[in-house]
Amino acid sequence: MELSSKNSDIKRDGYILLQNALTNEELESGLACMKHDNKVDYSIMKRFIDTTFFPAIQRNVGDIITQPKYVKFRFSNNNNSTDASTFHGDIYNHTKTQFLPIYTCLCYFDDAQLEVIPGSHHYNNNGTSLQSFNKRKALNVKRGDILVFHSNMHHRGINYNKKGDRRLLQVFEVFPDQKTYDECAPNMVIVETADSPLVKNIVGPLLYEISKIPTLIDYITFVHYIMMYNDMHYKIGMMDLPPWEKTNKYITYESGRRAILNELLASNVLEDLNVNILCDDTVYSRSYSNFYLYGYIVYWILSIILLYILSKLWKGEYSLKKLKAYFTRRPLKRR
Ligand SMILES: O=C(O)CCC(=O)C(=O)O
Repeated sequence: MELSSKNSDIKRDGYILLQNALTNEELESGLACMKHDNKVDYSIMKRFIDTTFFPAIQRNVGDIITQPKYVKFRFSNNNNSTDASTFHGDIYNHTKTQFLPIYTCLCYFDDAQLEVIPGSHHYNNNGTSLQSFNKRKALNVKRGDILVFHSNMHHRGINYNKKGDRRLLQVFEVFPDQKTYDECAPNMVIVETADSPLVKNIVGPLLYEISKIPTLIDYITFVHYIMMYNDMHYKIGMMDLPPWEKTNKYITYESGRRAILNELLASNVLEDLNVNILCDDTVYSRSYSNFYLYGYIVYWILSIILLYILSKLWKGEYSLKKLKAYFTRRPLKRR
């Protein structure tokens, strides 16, 4: 396939699957990062990304990703289902730019399946959530395949229940060149939701277990998709930023634990699987917001007061006249 035809595929569908992009030997050089007790030497994985993974991407889509600059990566084995088993975008585009010029690049070390919604990367999603949901498509990926997609394309991992490995490298917030990085990185906001009690104690562990039961996760995915499509899921989860803080921004929610690459390299320690390894800590990160939590509290307090007054009016204990007199009375002046 010509480079330019791949370019038009990714523009139309939002993704491109590079089949057989890496040899066995190349994959093994990355997998050498796996040490005893499921601990990872992230210096090895970082070397694999820079010297093997991105060169393979550039060989295939070198006219799209010319000089990659990325913010973070994550290496998992069947456990990224904590936040990847329902449809999501890795970045939500709240700017006016039609095509999000930021990519996610995945490297599959084992055969696996995922679902994508072709076209869902277009600005302001055309049509309804149901129409979009019905366009979902399962992709069978093989060991050695690479998936490159616009980070706002809706996607999810599936079949986490199968026995065996599902080793996956996810490189997030990939800017295709320095110019795009300089223009877009200042408008990025990483919202860290990992410390939210809801994510840590309920949503993450629950999704990990439920993702092993295909019928159940499929129902949840449908309901979740309607909320996500309408930008409601983090509001309902009471973690979202107020609307004015999202305007003209590229927003990404980070629900897993993070570690700073330079600190890991300096201390030579091994880390767990499925940890976000931050390579560029100049991009603005902030904690989730309690804006909607406070909003709900105020809403319920006002609703209860209103219901109380209405019930008194109904029982005849209050009259509108009395209420008016109460609210318009003047405070007694002190002598
Ligand atoms: O697990 C998968 O195959 C999909 C990974 C994913 O959802 C992501 O890259 O955000």
